[in-house]
Amino acid sequence: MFSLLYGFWRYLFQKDEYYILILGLDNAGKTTFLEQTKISMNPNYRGLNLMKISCTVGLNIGKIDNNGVILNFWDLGGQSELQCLWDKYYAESHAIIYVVDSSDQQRLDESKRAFEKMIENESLKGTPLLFVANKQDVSCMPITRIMDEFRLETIISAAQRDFHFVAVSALKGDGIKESIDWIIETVKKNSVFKPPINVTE
Ligand SMILES: Nc1nc2c(ncn2[C@@H]2O[C@H](COP(=O)(O)OP(=O)(O)O)[C@@H](O)[C@H]2O)c(=O)[nH]1
Ligand SMILES: [Mg+2]
Repeated sequence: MFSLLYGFWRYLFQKDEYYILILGLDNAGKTTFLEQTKISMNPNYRGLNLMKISCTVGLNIGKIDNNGVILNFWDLGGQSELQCLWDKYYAESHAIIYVVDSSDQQRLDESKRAFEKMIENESLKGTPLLFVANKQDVSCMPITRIMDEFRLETIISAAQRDFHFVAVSALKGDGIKESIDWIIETVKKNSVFKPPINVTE
């Protein structure tokens, strides 16, 4: 009887919590992506003025609750001197969102190097990856060019992980819902290999 009641109580109050890392160079649009996510998932969230987001030094966090699934986002600073902190978070993360500025041809190579270093890290083996080609609202590189430059098909097929590519305008909110729907579906699917943290609220 106790276990039946306990099971019912857990069903009502227990939530599954996942940790999601948002990575990419500084100025790629990571903090704007996170703010836009919070705005679109929390009807009561007032949010920052998207035009006034300043450079992230250290860590910016965000939390959304979607039907009992809690996503905790860690938006890490992307400056080269802060990239060495990224791997401290790899072991805890259930998915990675890598954001690239599709309009910044000059820094594409720099972004590619940061991406390759990240994706080759053993602690991220099998971790789902959402690749966000951001700033689609301005003149930008073709999606095929970005996929080729980052060698996405080769890297992904070799690594056996869930992968999704999404074209986004974090500023306008385009592609945000598709991104978050994919993250929720994928972390749930992968929960057998990487279980969520169970919390009661
Ligand atoms: N046009 C355009 N600008 C964007 C977009 N996302 C971010 N930005 C701008 O890019 C700059 C850097 O954004 P931020 O979110 O701080 O980047 P972060 O350093 O990766 O966190 C800011 O001026 C943003 O307004 C987008 O989708 N389109
Ligand atoms: Mg930032």
